[in-house]
Amino acid sequence: MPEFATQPVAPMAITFDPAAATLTPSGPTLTRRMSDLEGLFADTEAWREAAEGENPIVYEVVSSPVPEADRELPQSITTIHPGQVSGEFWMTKGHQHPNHQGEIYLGIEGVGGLLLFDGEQRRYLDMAPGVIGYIPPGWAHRSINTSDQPYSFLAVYPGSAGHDYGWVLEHGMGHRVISADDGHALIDFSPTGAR
Ligand code: M6P
Ligand code: ZN
Repeated sequence: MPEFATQPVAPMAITFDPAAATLTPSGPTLTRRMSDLEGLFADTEAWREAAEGENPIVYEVVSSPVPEADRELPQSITTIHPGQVSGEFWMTKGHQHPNHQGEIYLGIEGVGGLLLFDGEQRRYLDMAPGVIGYIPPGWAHRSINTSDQPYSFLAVYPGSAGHDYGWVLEHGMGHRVISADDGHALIDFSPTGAR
């Protein structure tokens, strides 16, 4: 019998509703408000004004009951609400996996982008319903809502991947994604407070 034959969770069916962006049964949920996103947006003053004012919910993450544990394969749905801070689209904090493991994102509702950065190379993937964005090991990743409607995607990732947010604060993400006449544009990453 292989050592992983005894699983901490039993086989289960999880109902995935793309229109409602829900997983049933569900596990932990995470709500990130503007005040949770310190040090991310280029315009610190505009960020602070929003965080200390209305402090809106920027994105929510609902998870399945599969735990973030070694050898498990958890899933979550992230919904990023539409909005901008001084022309920079609302986005997730973004993280690197400390163990350098891969992940997939499947676009399910609305449109957005997946920003990838390995410390040297940078990539941007357009995301829409039915598109799988592949995140290779060693690439930090951040999602952006580039529209005026909610953007939702399903994530599937190794349970031991972890979330290193400090790496992104230290290295940036290579690009920033801002609004433009024809939708969105990528500009070189600038440190927070530089605009
Ligand atoms: C996806 C997954 C999660 C992640 C979430 C929000 O659902 O990658 O692991 O937590 O997006 O992203 P972040 O952790 O960068 O705020
Ligand atoms: Zn990840």
